[in-house]
Amino acid sequence: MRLLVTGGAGFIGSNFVHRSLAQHDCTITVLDIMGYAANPQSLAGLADNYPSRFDLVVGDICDKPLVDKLVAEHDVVVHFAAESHNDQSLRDPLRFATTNVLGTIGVCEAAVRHSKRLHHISTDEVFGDLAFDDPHKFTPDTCYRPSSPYSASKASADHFVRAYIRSFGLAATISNCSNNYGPRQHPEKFIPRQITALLSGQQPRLYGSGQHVRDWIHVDDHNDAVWKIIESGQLGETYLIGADGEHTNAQVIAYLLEIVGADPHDYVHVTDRAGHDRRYAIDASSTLALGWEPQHRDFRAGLAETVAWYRENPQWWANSRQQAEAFYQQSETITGNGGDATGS
Ligand code: NAD
Ligand code: TDX
Repeated sequence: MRLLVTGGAGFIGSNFVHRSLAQHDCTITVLDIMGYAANPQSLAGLADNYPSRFDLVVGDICDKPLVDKLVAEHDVVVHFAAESHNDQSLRDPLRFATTNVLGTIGVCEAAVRHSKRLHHISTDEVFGDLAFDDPHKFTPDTCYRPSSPYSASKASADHFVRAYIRSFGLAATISNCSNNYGPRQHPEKFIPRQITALLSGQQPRLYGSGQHVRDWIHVDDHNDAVWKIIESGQLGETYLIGADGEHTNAQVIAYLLEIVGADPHDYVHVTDRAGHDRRYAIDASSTLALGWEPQHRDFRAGLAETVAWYRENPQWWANSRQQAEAFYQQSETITGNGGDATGS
């Protein structure tokens, strides 16, 4: 199988590329713009280790002739490429509309033109948030209610993929996954930001009260589910991927402080994110029904492995941590009381 992996130099995409080359009978071409979120070190060595099976094309998913040519040369497109950070989307919403919406439309057009299979990677954030005490989880039938420019752009991209399925016969599946953690995640994101702070002798930073809940899944479990959908998913269907991993952000920081052997109170509350989603929770029945199961069931053990990876790879994150902290410094202040931007 010849795979075109968009966004394959980012967090989830690069983990997908490593795992796929090691475990599946496939060749992979990565199409990535190699912007701030990509790390060339994430793909280092692959061209030597897999000389006839791996290739990197540096380019933009919005470059229609390039996308058209690459899609024509492959069997399946796995579409990870996106602007992916909520805090960045609050500063520059249009960048998110351009890449996530227009870029996805271009990928869909090429896949229709060349009758190629597409798997579109999306997020649980398209459903908006849940109240802390809501007994329900997100299902494929949950209404879309995105809160941020990022989640609005991903929701729009999902709608376009479905529109191309229905109107133009696009052979596609969609997956909406919960929050991923694991190696090679950019230090702008919550877990690597706190890990790299601790490894740099600095304090973790909790938005607002820290009572917001995220539903964590190990990146390898996400990528195994993507393979299961590519191999056994039904065309036109949407699959929800999650591992029953709900934890408050304050709990996650407590686990990390414990893992590195630091004082459990050694963190600070900072300005809350505008429009901050309170809680996400995924009902993964649609993907479990395909025979997939998450393997990383012990979140604290997975966090400890992730801390070990960042400890062993400081050269991977040193520059991007600096850039991420410069971005946060423009607006973030320490707030003693932990006030929230959105109520419960
Ligand atoms: P990431 O930011 O680490 O990686 C995104 C990659 O896309 C980067 O390498 C970037 O350079 C590339 N890219 C951005 N714009 C591009 C363009 N115009 N052309 C080509 N490449 C471009 O993000 P991630 O966390 O790996 O997320 C990957 C996908 O998974 C995204 O679609 C995201 O919405 C989705 N997702 C992420 C999570 C999560 O927890 N991180 C959860 C669910 C879904
Ligand atoms: O320093 C921080 N302190 C903090 O408390 C940062 C960076 C974040 N947070 C909070 C905000 C969220 O409640 O941690 C939680 C997780 O934040 P992010 O890592 O920014 O993730 P989130 O906004 O939940 O979105 C992520 O999951 C869904 C990914 O970034 C998206 O790409 C994916 O779609």
